[in-house]
Amino acid sequence: MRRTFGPGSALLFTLSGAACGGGEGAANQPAVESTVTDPMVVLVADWLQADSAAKTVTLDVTAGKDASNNYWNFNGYANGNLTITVPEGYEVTINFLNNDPNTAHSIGVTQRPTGPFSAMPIPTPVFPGGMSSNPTAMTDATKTGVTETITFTAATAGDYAMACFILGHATSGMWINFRVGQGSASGVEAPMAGT
Ligand SMILES: [Cu+2]
Repeated sequence: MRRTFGPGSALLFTLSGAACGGGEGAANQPAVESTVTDPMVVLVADWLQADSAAKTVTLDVTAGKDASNNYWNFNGYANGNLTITVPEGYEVTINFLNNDPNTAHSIGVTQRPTGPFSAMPIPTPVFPGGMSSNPTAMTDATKTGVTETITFTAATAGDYAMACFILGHATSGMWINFRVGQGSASGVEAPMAGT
């Protein structure tokens, strides 16, 4: 019994040693931390469609979806009260419709400032292709009733914003959060009511 137990014990030791090594490797993986600390609610959004096989995300985003924030909103959200998350490396297509009866709007992925947006955010997209045409032009940006489609690759993880680049719009709240996550799922979150 002891002779058979001995080799069995050695084998067990080898296996547990290997398992321990794997555990250490897992522990060394960087933790993915969120910079959004407010309680968030995951929304069911039929305007986001993800294809994990093709690594694509399609977003239907409407400026002036409703009258909130003087129509200066994306799908009814403004002032960072929505966070769209896509996985790093995915190709993102935005079908951008302007439903605001009063004015043109634009959309683009930009760095999220630590404070409020300036009156004129720099109209250079974080990711090539990630901005609608004539983004700062009050008359020639995406006009009422027009849909413009943009496509870009969310190449680098980080916390960004989607904003309108017409003078005064982003600083008046026409922006939402856009997160590119490492290995994260696609989704939409909003702060819990009352926060
Ligand atoms: Cu706008």
